[in-house]
Amino acid sequence: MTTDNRQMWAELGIDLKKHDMLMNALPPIYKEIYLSQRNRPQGMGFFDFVVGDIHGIRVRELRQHAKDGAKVVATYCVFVPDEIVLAAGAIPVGLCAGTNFSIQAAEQVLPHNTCDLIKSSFGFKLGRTCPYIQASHLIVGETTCDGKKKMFEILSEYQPVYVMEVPNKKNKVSRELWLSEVVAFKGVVEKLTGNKITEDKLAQAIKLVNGKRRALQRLYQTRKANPPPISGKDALLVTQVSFYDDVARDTQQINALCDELEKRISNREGVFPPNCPRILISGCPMAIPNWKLHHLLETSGAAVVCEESCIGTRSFSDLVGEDKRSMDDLLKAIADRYMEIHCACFTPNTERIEDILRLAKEYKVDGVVHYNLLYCHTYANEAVRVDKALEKEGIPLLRVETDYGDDSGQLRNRIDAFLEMIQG
Ligand code: BJ8
Repeated sequence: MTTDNRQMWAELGIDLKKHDMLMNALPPIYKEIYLSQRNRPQGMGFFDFVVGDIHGIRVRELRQHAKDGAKVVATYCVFVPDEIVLAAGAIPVGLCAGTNFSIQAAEQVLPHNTCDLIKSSFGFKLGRTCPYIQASHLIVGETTCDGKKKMFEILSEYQPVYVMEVPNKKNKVSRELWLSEVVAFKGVVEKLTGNKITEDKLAQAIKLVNGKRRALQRLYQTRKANPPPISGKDALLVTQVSFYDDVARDTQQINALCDELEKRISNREGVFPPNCPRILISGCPMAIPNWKLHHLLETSGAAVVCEESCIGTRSFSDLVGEDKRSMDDLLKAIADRYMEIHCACFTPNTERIEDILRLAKEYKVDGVVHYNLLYCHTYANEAVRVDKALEKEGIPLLRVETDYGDDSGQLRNRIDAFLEMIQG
């Protein structure tokens, strides 16, 4: 913790006392969960470094961009098109929070029976403990779930918020609505930045963000190997960091990591014993530093090989078409790609069930763990259909409903029983 960082946090209006508590709590947790792993790829060094200075270097970069006249746009959901933000010379940064540190503050305002992801991120604003929120000029929300939708109304009393309307269906009318939202968002970002988004800039931004998605696709491809060359925990961290790091640098680092992982695969080198139980996690996103489920599974003898999640395949599986030239076509390509995110906010959402079945086969998993944040009703209800579909295919499922609290003992018992059952 340098004096420079403290000065920067103070300038951002951070509550330094509370923030110190958070910064002191993270290193021992990280050491226990991450640094204790054996045979980690060397390429994880970059991601360790990023987390080690989580509120330092990147925030400093954002501040420098702001001093140079650029805007910082904070987001809560993979529906907000980063391409548009980048094309206007602004910087997108993912805000969701995965710790119960900020929940007490949030519960002074929000109802207790709100999911922890919402409470955690809102609590960071209320408690002034997140420099990313403090450094942002605009927060972009969306109407994906009722909890977030209503939280954004309250959040707008603290900081400028703009909300995109994400439709609930995938029909023609909904697609038109979503396209109009994407077009309107372009106008909002142009107004914020004072920069006109040109066709060239938008095409460049599309290529840039697609590059990161391709790198993440490559990373996930390596996890299909038996034994997997990287732990699920490490892969989770890579996707979590990809939400707030510089896009070009992050892409380069993921690709460097993949070079190493592909060599490991040729040498049949893995981080787990061959043929250990392979698990697909599906469900709610896991914002940094929410590593609980992966840690429990992987310290109980399983390997997490894929996440059907917005902190996994949903964030990178589809690319925006790169062959478009006119502004209308470019915006349409963006809108079309984002409508392929199969969030449980849609009804019906059969495509997500199909994805889970396909991923279970592609990654040769022995079982699926459905991860549900407590009070997230869309995913909890959709789990009923997921359950039926997996049962029909004979794929074992463990449904986990949890929050950011410490229920590790109880979860470990259920996980152990599940792993015993699938190894039968
Ligand atoms: S596209 S999953 S990132 S909305 S867990 S806050 S849904 S009550 S996060 Fe999400 Fe976008 Fe969908 Fe993905 Fe609400 Fe559920 Fe909480 Fe959630």
